Amino acid sequence: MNKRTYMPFVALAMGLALACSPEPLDESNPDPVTANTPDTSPEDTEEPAPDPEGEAPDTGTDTCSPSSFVFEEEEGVILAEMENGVFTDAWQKGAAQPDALGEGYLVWTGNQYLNAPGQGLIAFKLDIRRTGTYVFSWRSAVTLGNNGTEHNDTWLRFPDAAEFYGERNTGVVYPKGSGKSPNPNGSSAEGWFKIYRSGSDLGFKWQAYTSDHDPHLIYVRFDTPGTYTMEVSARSTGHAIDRFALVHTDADFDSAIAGEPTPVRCGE
Ligand SMILES: [Ca+2]
Repeated sequence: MNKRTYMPFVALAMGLALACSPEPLDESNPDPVTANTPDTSPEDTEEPAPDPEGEAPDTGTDTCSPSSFVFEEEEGVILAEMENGVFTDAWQKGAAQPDALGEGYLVWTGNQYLNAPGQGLIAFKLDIRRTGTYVFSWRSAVTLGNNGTEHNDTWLRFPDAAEFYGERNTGVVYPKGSGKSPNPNGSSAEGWFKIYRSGSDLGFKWQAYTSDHDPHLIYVRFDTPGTYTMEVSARSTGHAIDRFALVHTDADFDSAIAGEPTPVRCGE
């Protein structure tokens, strides 16, 4: 390569490096695992990334598999991608719905389990440091049929929380099988709530109720800091879940769900 061709190449390479380097990786990549890894130094541009969208560099947590993910509470909020769970059976990672966030969503494609929770079990580990009561919600959609009140629910349980209940101004309900009463209208069993969205719309929205025709918001209480388990299992075919959130009653719910997913660390 002679000097005439070499110099423009260098200038081009430097231009590319300068054009690429100011873009912070943690804003261009919504993956909560990689977004929370330490910043790569801005000088680290000897090998320009082949993909301008930018896969985050290997920093250790990239090798973490979802079975080791621990979802960390930060300032009273856990906001997580459903597709970061370990999904089995007939759960599928979907991408067809245009307004899903992150890398898609999970949708149940198997049989319905309208009265039998525990099938297609997905367990999320939650690291809770701020004790107290959190409201639970998820962003879900109906992807089968045209009726917003069918294929609109999935089972949820917090087996090791201090309390898991539904509440509205008329009172509180506890899951059947919890040993507490009253219980919700409709199906519930073994500590599980049926969590549904309602309305004639079908697309993704933040809404999570329990108790048929008597919508109660969902709450969970943690009395000591530690790692807790959130369990999700299949109920209705075609119910798609994009994200879930736990927001402390001291935190602002609307701003929490509008934010970026909270950190995920690699556990054992
Ligand atoms: Ca998602």
